[in-house]
Amino acid sequence: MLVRQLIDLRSSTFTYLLADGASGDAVLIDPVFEQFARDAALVHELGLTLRHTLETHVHADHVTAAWLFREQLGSTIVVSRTGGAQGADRLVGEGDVVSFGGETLSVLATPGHTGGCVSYLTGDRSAVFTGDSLMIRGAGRTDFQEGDARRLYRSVHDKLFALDDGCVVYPAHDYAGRLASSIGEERAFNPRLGAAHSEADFVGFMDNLGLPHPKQIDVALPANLRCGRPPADDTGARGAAWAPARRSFAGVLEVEPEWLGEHLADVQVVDVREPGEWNGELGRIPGARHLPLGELRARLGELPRDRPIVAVCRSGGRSAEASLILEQAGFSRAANMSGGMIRWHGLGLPTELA
Ligand SMILES: N[C@@H](CCC(=O)N[C@@H](CS)C(=O)NCC(=O)O)C(=O)O
Ligand SMILES: [Fe+2]
Repeated sequence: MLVRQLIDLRSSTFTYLLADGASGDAVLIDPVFEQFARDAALVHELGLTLRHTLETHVHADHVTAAWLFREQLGSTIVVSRTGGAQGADRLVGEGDVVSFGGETLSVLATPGHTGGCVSYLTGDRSAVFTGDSLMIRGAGRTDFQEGDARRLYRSVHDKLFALDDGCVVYPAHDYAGRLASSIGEERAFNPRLGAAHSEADFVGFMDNLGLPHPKQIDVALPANLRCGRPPADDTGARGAAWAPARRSFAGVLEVEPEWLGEHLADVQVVDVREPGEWNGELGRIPGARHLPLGELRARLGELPRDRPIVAVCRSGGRSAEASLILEQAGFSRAANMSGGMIRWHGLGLPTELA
């Protein structure tokens, strides 16, 4: 099974992309709304089909991308039966199995951080996605959302610590740069729940954490109770409205040459190749403006702000950099043409020669 761990740096949330190698069927565990474009690009570039998004719980610190993925990629939304979220496609609880291709995840009910927390155990029992029930050398707080330290202690000891020592623990967050652990390691070293700590020790510890509430809680909780559906279907994270542009995993907004060929009158093409190439055998796109990449930052003032800009080079690499420079400089409608002049030529699209 393919496992990719992704992080949202603002909330220190881990998102996991899992895929069945044979069929390409995939799931995302705990996707983050603001990271939709990044995660969708990874699914796309790896040639995967996103079947489901799964939540470990109703998060208090970030908004889920579950609804966005269903809208855009047709995945089903899987959430805990006891979490209270509305608008999911499937509600799961202890013993339920979620399939994608030949792979499965079974659901362990692990409440305590919230009333509806679940963990997902891989079919071969080699890895478990614990959400905030068991964190690396930590455990989710229990001071809101029906949090209950006694329940959490029982969940971890009865369900998670019952797994094999070698089972890899993938949490929903880490605030100290740690990525993964194992059941054996946490049973031995977890300072809140492991070793000889009793339930009473744990309750005493959790009662005195004294953490401030998550910064985004007022936005995150109501949104996550709708599975991440914006209040008025305000879909700002969907991507560019002016073109069928796709943001790559590298973060570059890209349009296809075929689309550009049909919309030359509506955009400003900026060719960022060197003068020798601009005058060379690959020719130029009709109406293109020449501005070599090395001069772009200094000459941004020459570019129009009233039209979208599409950057072009020989193979699409330098122009990707150019489109990022343009976006950073406040050009809200700037993209790269993927494949560059080589692909433009290969498709037989019109060129002018010097
Ligand atoms: N400072 C973070 C909040 C961190 C936080 O409260 N995280 C929760 C998980 S939703 C937790 O259980 N933290 C346990 C801990 O930090 O020990 C924010 O503003 O988002
Ligand atoms: Fe949480």
